[in-house]
Amino acid sequence: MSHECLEVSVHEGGWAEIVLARPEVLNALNLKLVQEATQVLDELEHDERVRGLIFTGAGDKAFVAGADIGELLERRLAEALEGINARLLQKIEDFPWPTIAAIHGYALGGGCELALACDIRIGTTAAVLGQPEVRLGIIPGAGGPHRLTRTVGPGMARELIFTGRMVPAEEALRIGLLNHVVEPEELMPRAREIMTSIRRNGETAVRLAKVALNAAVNSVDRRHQMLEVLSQGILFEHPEKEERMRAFLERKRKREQDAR
Ligand code: CO8
Repeated sequence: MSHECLEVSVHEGGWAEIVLARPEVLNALNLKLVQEATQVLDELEHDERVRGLIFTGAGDKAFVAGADIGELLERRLAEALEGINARLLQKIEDFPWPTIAAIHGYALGGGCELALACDIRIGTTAAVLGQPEVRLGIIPGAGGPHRLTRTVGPGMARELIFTGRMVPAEEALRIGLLNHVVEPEELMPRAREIMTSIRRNGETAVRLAKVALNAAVNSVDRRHQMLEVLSQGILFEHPEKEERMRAFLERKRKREQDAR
């Protein structure tokens, strides 16, 4: 399947591998990528060959360094209310078969939220996870507060979201944000090994186990989702966001000038 921002392949073991592929911007999630991923998930859900998904990032620096800040700067209340990011992550959570995030390097902001929407997270020793949105004057608005809370507990989720600090692999493992930490060359082999061991089991049993597990963890409530979307919409219009995102983009422009 050919896409602009994704590489999608179906593995002979019976799962699909989705590479988020904008390595020049650390695989930042732009609108195009989100639209392509939404469409791909719709297709894969009906593909008889696919009984699981592995997500990973292209290049050697990042899984996903968040939403594309250049695009976020332009977004206002109306775009927030569309909630397309939240819908994509819900689609990942609701994918009928098990999903694994294979993380090398940065999984920040929307990248961390995407990993949290997967069933299992494996990182390399170079994985760095975090929700730095408040540093940019916004919040994790695609299910992050809910999914992070249920993954690492309320105290740690609050600390990570309020400070925006980045969590190295070993700490992420300790707090349950990652299931395993492996050497970089072991990342995809380990993800495939786990998928293979799942594939040995009763297919319908695994599918129904996921239904039961999703029900047990109280999948993101639509009311929570609307609250996040509304908060994000307010923040998208706020001068603080404008100032902080411009500062990030200015830093980039300045580096380019200095390099000349
Ligand atoms: N958006 C756009 N461009 C980015 C992003 C991003 N999120 N992250 C990195 N880049 C670009 C950089 O601008 C740079 O581009 P260039 O080479 O043209 O200057 C390139 O990627 C490489 O990055 P750096 O040079 O900055 O690499 P460093 O190793 O110095 O730093 C960092 C790596 C620490 C990851 C740094 O790039 C950084 O802080 N990035 C931003 C991280 C961040 O704040 N992410 C959160 C964004 S907000 C968000 O995600 C809202 C969630 C929305 C929901 C989406 C759910 C689907």
